Amino acid sequence: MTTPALLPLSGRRLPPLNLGASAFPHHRATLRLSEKFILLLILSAFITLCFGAFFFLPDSSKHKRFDLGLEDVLIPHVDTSKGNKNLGGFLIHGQGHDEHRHREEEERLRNKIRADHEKALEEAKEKLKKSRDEIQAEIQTEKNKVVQELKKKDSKPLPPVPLPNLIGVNSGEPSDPDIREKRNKIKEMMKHAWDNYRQYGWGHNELKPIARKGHSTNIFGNSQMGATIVDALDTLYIMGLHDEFREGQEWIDKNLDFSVNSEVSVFEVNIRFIGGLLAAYYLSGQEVFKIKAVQLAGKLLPAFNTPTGIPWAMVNLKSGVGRNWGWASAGSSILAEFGTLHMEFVHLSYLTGDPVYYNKVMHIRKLLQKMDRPNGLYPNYLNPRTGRWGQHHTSVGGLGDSFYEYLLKAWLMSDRMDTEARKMYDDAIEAIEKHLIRKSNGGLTFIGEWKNGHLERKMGHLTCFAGGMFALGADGSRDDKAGHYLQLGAEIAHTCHESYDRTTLKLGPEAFKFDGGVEAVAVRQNEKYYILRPEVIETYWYMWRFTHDPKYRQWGWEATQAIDKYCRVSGGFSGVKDVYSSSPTYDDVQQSFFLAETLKYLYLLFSNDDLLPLDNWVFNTEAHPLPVLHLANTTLSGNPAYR
Ligand code: DMJ
Repeated sequence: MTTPALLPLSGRRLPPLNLGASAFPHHRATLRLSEKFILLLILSAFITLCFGAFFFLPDSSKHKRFDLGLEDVLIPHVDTSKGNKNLGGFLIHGQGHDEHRHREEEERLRNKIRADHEKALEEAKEKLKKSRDEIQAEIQTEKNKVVQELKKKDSKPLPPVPLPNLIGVNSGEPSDPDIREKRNKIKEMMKHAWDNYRQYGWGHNELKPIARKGHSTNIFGNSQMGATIVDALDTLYIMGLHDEFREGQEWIDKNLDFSVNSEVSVFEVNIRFIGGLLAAYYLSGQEVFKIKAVQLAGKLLPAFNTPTGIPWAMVNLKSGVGRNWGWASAGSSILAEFGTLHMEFVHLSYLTGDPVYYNKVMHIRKLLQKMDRPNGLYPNYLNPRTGRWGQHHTSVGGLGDSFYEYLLKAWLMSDRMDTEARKMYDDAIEAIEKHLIRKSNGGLTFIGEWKNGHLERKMGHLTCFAGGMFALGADGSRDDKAGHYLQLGAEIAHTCHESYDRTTLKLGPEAFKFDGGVEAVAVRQNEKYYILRPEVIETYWYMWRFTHDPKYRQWGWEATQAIDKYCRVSGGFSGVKDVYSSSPTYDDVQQSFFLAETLKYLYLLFSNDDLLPLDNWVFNTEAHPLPVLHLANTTLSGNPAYR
């Protein structure tokens, strides 16, 4: 092994250290900068010690200087006369003192320095003998210690805030045995989905129920963030699956780490992770969920560093670098993504007392309010650099949907104080009704999509959530049109039920048309799939809560049976590729929203209304219930933690 040369630390780049080919047979022994730095430190310590030892050598001239130099200096008095090291007093070293004791003391010090010096030499030699892997492992251990310290710092308790009125968390047991049985069946389906994920996909984002292994998509980045665990927690809780809930909590506590070099979707992480964690916190009162939600939110904030404050669609959790989807029109951000942050961000400000989250979403709202809207409609694309709309495409389904939902829910969540949000919602749905909602020849009400001045007579499965939204917004609607909106909700529910009923599997396609004699049926092959989505069942549940019309439970039960029959496999639940085929093929994905939303809405549909009552809870777009905040106004001034 050759001894590395010590180079001056003059700002020049250090050449690679050559530790000899025998130590690293497969490659040139080039060490990384951090390793070099450690070796340099050891060597500098060694040189310093040599220098120190030289300084204390028993050379008479130096000795004289030492004596002289210290004559008037105060040094601690070490009293060893009674075997007792008294460091408390001070001694004036010089004239009139015991020469002998002084020499002994010097000798003792020299011996100590020699011993230290030899020890350091040995340690340095040992270090140099170590392999690259050992050195790397030591560096890693040091790094881990630092990370642990940082984590401890991050886990500091947040300021206490009064918990909102959390009622209806553990109730809802139906007295009717038939309804109870149906509810139990849904709970059993949840257990089947969870147990298989637990067995084959634990810690991964989702499950491949046929291949029986983990699954992930780019929305979650490239790391295993346990999306299914976080998304499923509140469903487990309300179903009384407490052992499973605790398993999830333990995994989150020990493993959910956001310091990863991973580029994630800001929207998806917000609705599934932050929403899921916040709901789990409110339901269970376990601090860990709140802390994790706040840590994660901090990682999303850099996404807002754009010229307009409209966030990027994606952000790297480690570097904070953001960007937009390559497919989005003119480098735009997506309305349904940057417009679906409000509920979670207001709760984050409430719980932390830090207005930063609230300010971010209010800034987005103010910016949108100032913009011209073609026909009063919000286009789905907005460029975060220029602040201009991209392509004029408006949809209440994909790309637009939950923006409208969050306007309404911002108002509900503020205990109806946020009237600005309500007004924006009312304006938006008036324009939607005028330009996008039509009746088909067969009398089915549908919501089409507006593309560059033209109405496309096609409705997505995603759009079916709007039936529930219209019903939820009926009370408090402009000009007291509650009856009208409840009716509109019922019509959308009916149309969406038809889209299920007209298939072979009794499961709804991804998109269906109302054109050329086609009514509520998918035409293109790539629109015939069902991926365990919740929106139709979500609408049934809202309609049930507001009307108690038994047909909604009936339709919900049809969907439950179809899912159990066609999507259930021994390794969990899978989406199907063609709902019109009697021998469907599976897509082999158990989506996390199946546990978060589809099964939760079904369970609620067969529960009493006192489970998560809508006067006290508002569901985020991933079906995570957040409590109504009885704040004096939307500036959060009613919050004692607000600074
Ligand atoms: C869910 O992640 C959310 O409901 C979102 O708003 C859109 N769709 C999926 C499920 O279909």
